[in-house]
Amino acid sequence: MFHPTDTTVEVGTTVTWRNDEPITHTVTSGRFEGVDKTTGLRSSQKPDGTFEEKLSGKGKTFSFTFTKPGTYTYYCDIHQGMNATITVVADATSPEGNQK
Ligand SMILES: [Cu+2]
Repeated sequence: MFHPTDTTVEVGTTVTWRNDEPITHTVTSGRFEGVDKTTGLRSSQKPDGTFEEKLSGKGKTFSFTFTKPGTYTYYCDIHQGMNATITVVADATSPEGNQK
């Protein structure tokens, strides 16, 4: 499972995922649909190419820096129950209000 499943960060934040299990997971950006309310399993997914990494075992990590505001959905390509969202918000301290 992804913990937390829903996260909010500011633009410019580097997010690191760590695999805490001795099995392979992926961190794949893209859309997922049809998540069952009871089981949490999605029915379909489509990668969008923003990021994609295979974490082949315990202790493997992947980092990605979010440079644009927006809602980023991602999933584990192997496990249908692993679906999550990162919301990237503008940096309030920036003069531009939305860029670093
Ligand atoms: Cu997985």
